[in-house]
Amino acid sequence: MRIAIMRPVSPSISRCELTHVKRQPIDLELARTQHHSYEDTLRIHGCRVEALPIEPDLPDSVFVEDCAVVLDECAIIARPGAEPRRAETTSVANALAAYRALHRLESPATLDGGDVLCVGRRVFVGRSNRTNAAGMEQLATILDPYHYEVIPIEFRYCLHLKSAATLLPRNTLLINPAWVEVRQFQAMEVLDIDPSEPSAANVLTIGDTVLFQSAYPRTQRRLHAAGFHLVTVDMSELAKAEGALTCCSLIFSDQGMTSDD
Ligand code: CIR
Repeated sequence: MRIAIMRPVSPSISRCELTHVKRQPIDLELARTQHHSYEDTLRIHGCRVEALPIEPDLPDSVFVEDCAVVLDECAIIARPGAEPRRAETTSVANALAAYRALHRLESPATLDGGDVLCVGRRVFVGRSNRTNAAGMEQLATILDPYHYEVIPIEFRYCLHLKSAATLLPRNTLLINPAWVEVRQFQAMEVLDIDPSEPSAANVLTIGDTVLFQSAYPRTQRRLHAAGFHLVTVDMSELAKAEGALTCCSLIFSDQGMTSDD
């Protein structure tokens, strides 16, 4: 069974952190409706949604992805680069403890889960305003005994690595080549977004299905032509908080692996 850890949109979302996006009013009711429909889509595609308590005083707490990295063998509790977001990790860690052995990043490390893209045993980590060298080093030290390789990735013009590149089915990356250079990801198939839709590279793959934002029809046509099965969701309100698809859930199998497996 796939588990999806999620959290309702906070009533204080309008006070969210913003880096590359200009502040605009966010329609809280619409954000909640869109978030519910994302949640329903995950259920339809076989996830059991586990909702964390709402956090009225943590504006960005809907973006649970940034609080942890979940692998088959363990989960790493992140130390978000934006200091006001660090309190979000407590309830995420409590929920993950039921499924995985936990490791924690410690000061001076900072790392946002949005910067971590796992492809098999390779863990690509974006160097960003949120994820520092100590964050990468601590992650590499934690993952070494589990035989994962941490590979630093340079990118620009966006908040997280996964704003610029995410994983499609068939070991294919969807990337915005203006934000991240493809040669850094060795030996992978690559599909580019349509250049008129720079934020289209964040997709959420569940099995053979790709959740895709309805705001990007040109890239959608490219993916469709390449034979991918897409389900579109509208994330217009959370996009104003600089969020996209992967950031609203932590998805993993409840059949984790222990070192005895
Ligand atoms: C932030 O700046 O931290 C939030 N407003 C947006 C975080 C989005 N997270 C993600 O893409 N993983």
